[in-house]
Amino acid sequence: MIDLRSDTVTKPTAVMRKAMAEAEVGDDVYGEDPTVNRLQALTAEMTGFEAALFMPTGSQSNQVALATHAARGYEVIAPEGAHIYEYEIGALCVLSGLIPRLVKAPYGIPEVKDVHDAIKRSIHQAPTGMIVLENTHNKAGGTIVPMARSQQIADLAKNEGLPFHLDGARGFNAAVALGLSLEAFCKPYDSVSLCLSKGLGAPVGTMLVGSKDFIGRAHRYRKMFGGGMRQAGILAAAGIVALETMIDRLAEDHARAKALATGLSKLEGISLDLNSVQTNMVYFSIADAPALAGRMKEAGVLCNALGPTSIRLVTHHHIRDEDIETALKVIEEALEPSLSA
Ligand code: TLP
Repeated sequence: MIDLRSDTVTKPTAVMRKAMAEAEVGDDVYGEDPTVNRLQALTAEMTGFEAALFMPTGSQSNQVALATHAARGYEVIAPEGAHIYEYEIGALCVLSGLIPRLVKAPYGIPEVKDVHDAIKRSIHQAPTGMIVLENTHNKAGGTIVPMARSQQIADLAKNEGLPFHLDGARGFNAAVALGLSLEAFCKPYDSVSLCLSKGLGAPVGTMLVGSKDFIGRAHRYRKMFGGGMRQAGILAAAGIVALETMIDRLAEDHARAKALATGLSKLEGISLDLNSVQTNMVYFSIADAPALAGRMKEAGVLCNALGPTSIRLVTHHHIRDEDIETALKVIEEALEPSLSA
């Protein structure tokens, strides 16, 4: 099977498995797991933040960040299509009493004016509690928010006294594509969530980074949301290998996504915006997405049909050049029945 559903399907590398087997562990709820502590220190150092917290998932990391930054009854400004709204099953409302306020964001990039105009202070309205960006932006196609725009929104947030959080589930992809160090990439934000379990291939884990004070408060919410883990060093060991060895190679995934998109754009019946293919994702539209996904699966290629007409393909470290060629052939053949239907 060529599995292009997500980069979350990646399995730990041999080096990760060895590090996991040999990891020194302790009870992390007591702060006594040396491997978790090492991963947190390494992440803080690489991102330029004072502190980091090892979280089980990207969703929990985002939700803990929201709960820590904003009080109940406040609004969270986020780009349309944001994962915190679309794919975290309403957790911001249910767990933290927050209200999403989505702003227009072509390619995941909001206009500064739209963010500014969405900020509320009136006595009659739920006030704004924080601003969130997503980079890369999943639903927009794995697109990149340029640093200049992130910084402009950061300046606005600072002027308005609002915390600024980044859902950087695929921040490593964005930083590599932008040619930036992780520290430079994370600089505009008060907190950043970075997933180890996607393109970097760790089996589990997301890092939440911020000031010492923020991470201290986030620690309480992680426990409240059920994320206090015990001998988590077994998992953190893979995370350390991910940070040390798996970031630079993401450029290969981006090149393969580009090749896949270029090939697909030549096929009749497919509508694809090549401008949206900036990292490791390819979205395209087709008359009947579930039917095409079904035929692709029969021929050995897995994808995600994300709606009646939308398909997402994601490259990652198990996908080789020859898999891209095979996938293109399979899709071309699988398309024909839908064209003649
Ligand atoms: N996204 C998953 C699915 O939930 C859609 C995927 O396959 O892309 N932020 C962003 C931008 C994400 O894309 C994801 C995962 C998360 C957060 C949540 O991460 P997890 O799955 O670890 O909770």
